[in-house]
Amino acid sequence: MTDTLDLSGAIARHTADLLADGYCIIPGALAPATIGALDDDLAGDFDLTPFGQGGFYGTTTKRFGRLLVRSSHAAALVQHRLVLGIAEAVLSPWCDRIQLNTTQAIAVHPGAPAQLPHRDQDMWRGPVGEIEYLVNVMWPLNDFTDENGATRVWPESHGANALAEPDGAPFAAEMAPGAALLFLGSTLHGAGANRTREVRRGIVIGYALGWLKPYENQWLAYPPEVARAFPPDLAALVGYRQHRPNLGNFEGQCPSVLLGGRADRPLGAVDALRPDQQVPVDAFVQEQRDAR
Ligand SMILES: O=C(O)CCC(=O)C(=O)O
Ligand SMILES: [Fe+2]
Repeated sequence: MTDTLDLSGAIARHTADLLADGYCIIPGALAPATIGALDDDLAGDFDLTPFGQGGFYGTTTKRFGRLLVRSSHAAALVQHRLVLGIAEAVLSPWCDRIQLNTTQAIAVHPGAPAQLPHRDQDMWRGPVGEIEYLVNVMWPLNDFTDENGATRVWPESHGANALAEPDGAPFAAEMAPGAALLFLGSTLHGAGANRTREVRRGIVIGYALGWLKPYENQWLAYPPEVARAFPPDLAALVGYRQHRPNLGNFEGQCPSVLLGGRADRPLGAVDALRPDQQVPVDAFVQEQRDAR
């Protein structure tokens, strides 16, 4: 059913909201049962993972990545068609293809203070206010409330406003499992304080411009032995795809050669250029042929 639905209207609507406000919330983006099954799969990992260290991650929160190997339900979030469509709409002005930047589970424990308000794009030291680098999606695993540390978001703190101090107040993104909070890499946000006795559990999934160094090392998180079992579009999203021109290549070819058993012999480099590069390259090659 979902596959036949035309999502273009919904993608355009949510993208407009995201670009206008710096965030948008999609209630009921997935069935709560899917999120419940994912939460169950991750329960053991939450138990075993030590608390973080350092003032940014926080010593009263737990975090771990590599969600695609921890639960078969994680792919439903990573490859959510509406979310992917929105991320592509926001980021495609600056790249050929988007890539998975991270999947991270975050548990904010009772007594946790608020996280430093920050912009996730500051992990890359590029121009501010000219480019969007990242779209992040926060999926609650249990109810997010103001009291238990729901992500705080500063509306309209994004884009060129990232150059100035925010003038407005944040709101707590209260949501039920199944909802998704999308925010831009330029939007000021942070986990709230947990003033309850329950653990706030959530998942952040980020999509970045395809030519950036991803926050989570995707090729180590999902080495070829693992990525070989992924559907091709998921393998491409985690990095087994060149970004034109020739970026992320393996032996001069698309790294997907590592998944198809074709990398066991010398390969030879093959151009993968953008059209604006291909045209002058072809013309120059032709010019030299003609001159001979
Ligand atoms: O846990 C949250 O609500 C937000 C976490 C966050 O923004 C981060 O770690 O970058
Ligand atoms: Fe963040």
